[in-house]
Amino acid sequence: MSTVHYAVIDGIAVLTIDNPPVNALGEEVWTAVDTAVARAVADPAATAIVLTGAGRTFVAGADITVFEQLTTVERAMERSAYTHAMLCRLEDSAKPLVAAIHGHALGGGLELALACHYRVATPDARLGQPEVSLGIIPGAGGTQRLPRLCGVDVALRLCTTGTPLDAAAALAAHLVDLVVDGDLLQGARQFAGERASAQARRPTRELPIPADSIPAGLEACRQARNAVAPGPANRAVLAAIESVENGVTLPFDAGSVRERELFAECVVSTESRALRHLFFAERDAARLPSLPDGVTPRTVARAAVVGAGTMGSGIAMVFANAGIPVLLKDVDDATLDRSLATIRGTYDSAVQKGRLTPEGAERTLALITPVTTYEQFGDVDLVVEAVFEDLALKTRTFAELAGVTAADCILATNTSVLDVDTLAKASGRPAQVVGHHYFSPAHLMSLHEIVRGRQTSPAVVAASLTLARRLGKVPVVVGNAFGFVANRMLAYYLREAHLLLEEGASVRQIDAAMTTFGFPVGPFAMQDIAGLDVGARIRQHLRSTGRRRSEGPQSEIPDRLFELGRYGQKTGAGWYRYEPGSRTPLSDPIIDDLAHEAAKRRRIVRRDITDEEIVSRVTTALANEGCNVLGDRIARRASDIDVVYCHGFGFPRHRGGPMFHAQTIGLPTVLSRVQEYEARFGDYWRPSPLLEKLVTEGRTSIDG
Ligand code: 3H9
Repeated sequence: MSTVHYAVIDGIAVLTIDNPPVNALGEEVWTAVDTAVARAVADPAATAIVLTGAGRTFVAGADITVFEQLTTVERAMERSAYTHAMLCRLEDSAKPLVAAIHGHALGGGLELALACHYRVATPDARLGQPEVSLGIIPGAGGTQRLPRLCGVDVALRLCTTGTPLDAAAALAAHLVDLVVDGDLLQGARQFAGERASAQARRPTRELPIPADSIPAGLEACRQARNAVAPGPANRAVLAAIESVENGVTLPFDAGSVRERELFAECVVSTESRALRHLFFAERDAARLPSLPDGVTPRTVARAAVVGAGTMGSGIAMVFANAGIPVLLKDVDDATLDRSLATIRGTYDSAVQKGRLTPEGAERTLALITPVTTYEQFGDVDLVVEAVFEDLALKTRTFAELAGVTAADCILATNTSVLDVDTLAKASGRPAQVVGHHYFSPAHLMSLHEIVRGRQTSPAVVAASLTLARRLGKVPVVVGNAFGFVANRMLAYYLREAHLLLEEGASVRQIDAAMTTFGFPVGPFAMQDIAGLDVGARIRQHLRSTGRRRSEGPQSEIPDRLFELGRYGQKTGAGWYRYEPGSRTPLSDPIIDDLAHEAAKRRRIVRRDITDEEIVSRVTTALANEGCNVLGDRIARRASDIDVVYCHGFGFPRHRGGPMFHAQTIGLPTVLSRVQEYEARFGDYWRPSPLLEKLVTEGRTSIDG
């Protein structure tokens, strides 16, 4: 069966692209559209043509999976030359051709709509060129047709930010011609019929760019280019700017040839492969487990949070921001008042920055109900426990929760260190208990670890995943082991950063090496932001239970800083020092003194360390420990670890995450680095058995 359905209704040919779930354009779909338009043009029963999408969306873009086949620039050029010619054929249609857009018109989907003569859309439609988020540029005429239709500014914004426009903004930008409030297809048919009666056709590529807008357009391109740092991370953005600029300075055909070249260079790049890997990794991580027939995951209509400290308050905001009413419980009014004042302050600042209207802030705030008792807990679908990180307190809380909530209420713990199974046991209904590990600040951080206890039911995992997506989080299901995935990996990352400092690198050098690699902040600046007291308290807890955060020597410096009251930005000093009211990190000689003392105690002769060694030590530690995490079955896939580290700690997305990055370097190279470090530094650098096995088997990919 064709992926494009053909019907003639009231003299208008209606072509419906039907390729679930999002009508992505694979080769077969492009061809089917081409064939259907040719048929409509030749059909005497049709005076005009409407192109639409079946299901929940118009077209979400070219089929991203197909890009894996575009392994050479020549192949990619060939593929996009076919698309280019096909879209020009569509645009040459002798009958008015109207795109009827609902849901999304993204990437190749928008480019398809741009090749139509007109566009009509539902009020909730979204139109955009998100290619840069996949490390590519529009490769089917987007950078050439958009400036002709909407001007250079809008074209630049769409192609360089990837952020879509809603229908109202698209109308204002002349990207759509009509927003249809009622029945989209009826509105589109009427619009197309009127164009046919007026014998109107408006091929986008024939539109002139107004001569007087060209100097300003070129200036906008120049400014956009100056604002972007050159380098592989920004390859696609720079290519998009060049291509939009060509849309202004070159004839359509010449600009299109260069667009195809730039698209091809981007699509074969490692950066684009990495970003495409993450696109699918994020969706794989959020995939629901299969459930027995008749079991549906619980929908969370009302929630409660126990503990109104920093985490609890942040989590309550996450629910309220998603429109879910939430009870926020703590022991006394004073604590709740403090929490609500902080929450209000956050919303006030969002209003001041124009991110929220005053009414929106009040509405959201009203969804949070402070309580000091469990009285209303019988009505909630989910409780998130966020009390102080103390096993006895949490155990008691879970026992209490079992007595005050409905039997099928989901009981989640936000612990980052404690054993979820112990809490599950305390509740007396372990199938309902799950870890919901948010990251601080909860309302800003996207990562959400969902911790599967030994007895957590698949339905509770599924409900947690569905909820997390509704809350705008990126969920990853992880096993119940110390540190889960994120904090376990972090421990190895920080271990190496701290040891490199003792061995001779400076805090500033290590941070700079990691930001040059692509992290938004280096490991030391990150700790100053998060607060050094958090890690110190976890270490204290571990010492009391005879455990440690990672294999290998643990630097003493973080504990020394804690003892000195240097908790980071909040105390004006941590790994760096800060002037009052400033967040600019300033080097502090005290750190060098501490590093010298630590080196002396460990009998290390400090030395010059290269930036390459810093990056290699840190990323190799992550990759090796990532393999251990997989071997221990704490993560289900290497790609889950990539999602965790990119969203939790800012691993550069254009490198795809620590495990994808290891594959890019080559697993044998990673193994030989581990072996070299083992020989140099000691057996805590033992190669992961999984890494050794993968290399022995000659595997190039960890997930297979
Ligand atoms: C492009 O167009 C290049 C052009 O210039 C042409 C060059 C020649 N391809 O996200 P969801 C799958 S580049 C293949 O969970 P939502 C997705 O993997 C493309 N598959 O739903 C998932 O599969 P599964 C530019 C795709 O409602 C399922 O659809 N376009 C594609 O939360 C549902 O997706 C983009 O970058 C695709 N293009 O969000 C847009 N899109 O069920 C990418 C989705 O097996 N897509 N899938 O896990 C999106 O941003 C979101 O999917 C969308 C819906 C907002 C549309």
